Amino acid sequence: MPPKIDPTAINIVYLRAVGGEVGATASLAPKIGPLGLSPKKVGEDIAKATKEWKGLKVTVKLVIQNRQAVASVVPTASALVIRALNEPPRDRKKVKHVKHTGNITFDEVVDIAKTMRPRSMAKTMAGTVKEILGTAQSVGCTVDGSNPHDIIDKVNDGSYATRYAQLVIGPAGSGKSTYCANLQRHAEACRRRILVANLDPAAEHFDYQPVADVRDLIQVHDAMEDSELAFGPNGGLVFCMDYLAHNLDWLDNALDAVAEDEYLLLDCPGQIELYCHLPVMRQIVDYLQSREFRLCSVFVLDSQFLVDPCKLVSGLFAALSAMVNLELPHVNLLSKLDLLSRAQKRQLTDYLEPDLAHLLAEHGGPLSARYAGLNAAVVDLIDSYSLVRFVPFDVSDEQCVTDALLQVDMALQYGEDLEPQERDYEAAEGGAEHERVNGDGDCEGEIGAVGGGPQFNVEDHLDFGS
Ligand SMILES: Nc1nc2c(ncn2[C@@H]2O[C@H](COP(=O)(O)OP(=O)(O)O)[C@@H](O)[C@H]2O)c(=O)[nH]1
Ligand SMILES: [Mg+2]
Repeated sequence: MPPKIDPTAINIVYLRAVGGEVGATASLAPKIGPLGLSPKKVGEDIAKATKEWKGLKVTVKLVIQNRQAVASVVPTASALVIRALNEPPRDRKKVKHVKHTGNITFDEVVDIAKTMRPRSMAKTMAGTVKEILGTAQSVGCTVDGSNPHDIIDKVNDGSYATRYAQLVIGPAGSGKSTYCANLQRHAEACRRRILVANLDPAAEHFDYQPVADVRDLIQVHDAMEDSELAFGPNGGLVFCMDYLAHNLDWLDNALDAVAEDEYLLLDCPGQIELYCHLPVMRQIVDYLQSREFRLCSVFVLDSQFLVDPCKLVSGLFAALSAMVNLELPHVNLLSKLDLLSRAQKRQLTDYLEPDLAHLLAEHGGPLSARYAGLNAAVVDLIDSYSLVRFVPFDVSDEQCVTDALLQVDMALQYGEDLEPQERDYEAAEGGAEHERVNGDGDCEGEIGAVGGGPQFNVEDHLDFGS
């Protein structure tokens, strides 16, 4: 007589089976017999549920209630990798010790990582991708034709990062902190979450709540007031940044609050030497990329630079040296548009996407003819980095802020990998909800300044009055 079964009880049994085959009833019986199930019938159900995994060893979950079993496959990383190899069916009885020497693509690895993400122990998605690469290595296949271990470098250098950050750089006083504060405020109004971290040890005032503040580690006054160091403001700042570069664990801990898929602005110091010839910012960038940040540099330039062609070239050279040194996708942002006079604004349209050769020839002053050859070389160099484009940023114009953010999102390729988020109405009532607004540009994440998309019209933001 079968044992007495409680019809409301739910039992879950996990077992290994070969996909698409009816397993030996002898091995099923001890597991499910006591629950009042027929091993033969369950064996057939398992074969049916696993037919997409024909010939592969898979883990099967049986949910059993009231003598009925529902079988489903629990995907494991190795089974998913082997399935992606698409090997021809083999007769398992004849072919033993199969070697999986095929190849899968990095995109397939990412897809597998997405499937495995809920069960992964890794803190971030990039960690899960690395787990799958490890599985591919032990399975014995290649990824994109290379040893999976080599692909891990690709994950480490940030090309598969899942936290997004703008590195906000530019000369002192150009409006970096103001840009960060305004972007954060704007994002809040659009129910999007943007965090800001202060990386300027000399910052005295900013209007945002930083998620991390380098001044908790070191301040420029520490280096200036220390009787042994006794630095001036510039040397002190370089010393502080160097100190940060030697204490990057601090930065990693401080940025722990920036979770997967989150968006961060890094408000950087203004000293230009940090970007042109000193290695510290590059060290910080490399470290952040290894911590799964995808970065884009936003070079903020005061709009006063753009009303004279010589100043324009000097501003562009500063941006160019930062771009070459940091090797990040790059956006030039033009700040303080609200401070321009009407006449200057009118002039500005020539400068936002300037024809540099023409500008230098027309307005370069008395020396422009004498230095025509040099000017041509300068223009050629700047053109070769497709650097000559500015995104206007006027804090007093919401549409302008929206467009600027869209441009940078495109450079960061923000939003392309994000899963659409369900809106959580209960949390929204409590005011704790942040609905994400996805940018969905298709700009390539290469080095080079960002070109304008069709959605964006510079002149919309220049109010000439009537
Ligand atoms: N009117 C106006 N003032 C600005 C703008 N951006 C920055 N400022 C002012 O310029 C000064 C320097 O700005 P800040 O953001 O601290 O520059 P940072 O050194 O690059 O961080 C501050 O007094 C700001 O109020 C802007 O878009 N419009
Ligand atoms: Mg600042």
